[in-house]
Amino acid sequence: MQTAVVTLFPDVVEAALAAGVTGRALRDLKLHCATVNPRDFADDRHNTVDDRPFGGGPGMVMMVDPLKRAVGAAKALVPESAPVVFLTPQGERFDQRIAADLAALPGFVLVAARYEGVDERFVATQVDRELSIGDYVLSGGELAALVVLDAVARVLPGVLGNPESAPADSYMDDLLDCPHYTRPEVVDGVSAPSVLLSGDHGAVADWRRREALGRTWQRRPDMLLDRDLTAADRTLLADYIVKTRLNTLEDAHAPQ
Ligand code: 4F9
Repeated sequence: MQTAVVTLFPDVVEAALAAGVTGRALRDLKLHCATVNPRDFADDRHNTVDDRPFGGGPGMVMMVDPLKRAVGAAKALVPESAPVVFLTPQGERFDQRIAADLAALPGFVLVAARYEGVDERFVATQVDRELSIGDYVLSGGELAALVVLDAVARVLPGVLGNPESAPADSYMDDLLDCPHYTRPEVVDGVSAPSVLLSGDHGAVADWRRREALGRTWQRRPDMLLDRDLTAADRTLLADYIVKTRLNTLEDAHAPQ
């Protein structure tokens, strides 16, 4: 996977990528990420990349030309077909499906902007796709670009024990995670669920699936809409719901 990030803060992007899973993916050559700084493509002696907005108002706008030249340089470092992706709150919401789609490409260019925004003519002519990581405003696109790169790196073949071929998709992919426990068995009087210590692998798998389904139903019911659960999943979720109702009843009748 050949990627490039266009950013005024290449050191920040490189330092963040060097840690953890992305760092290992880079060292193992499963992922490559170049950085290109638009400031290196400015054409005045101050290396100016921004200017005052037409129509007035606060803040500055990134100029087309340095950005356009930086994207041109970035495109030369990635495969021909690599799309240019701009990180912006105005973009399509990034999710695991988009991470998997990007991971299946030979590469892509991410553009992280600073200031109040970029000249719209840059977006119109140079950008293939706009992505948002959520409804909040950041000080720049770098953290959003790093979120995208991290999520993509995690699903690349050969990273985190993913199979070298065939799409990376796991059994629990479209559900919230089940709870996790480790030693000691009892913490402040609270025991880990006994099934996890039973050695019964089938019972453990059922418990995890029931918890994943139940937590998704409780916390993110939207993730279960328009989705056909298997008969086995429906039974597990029904068990979870009954258990939850019984707990609620017990709580309601517990002495104060
Ligand atoms: C980009 C916010 C993507 C959310 C870029 C300021 C951004 C962002 N998702 N905020 N620059």
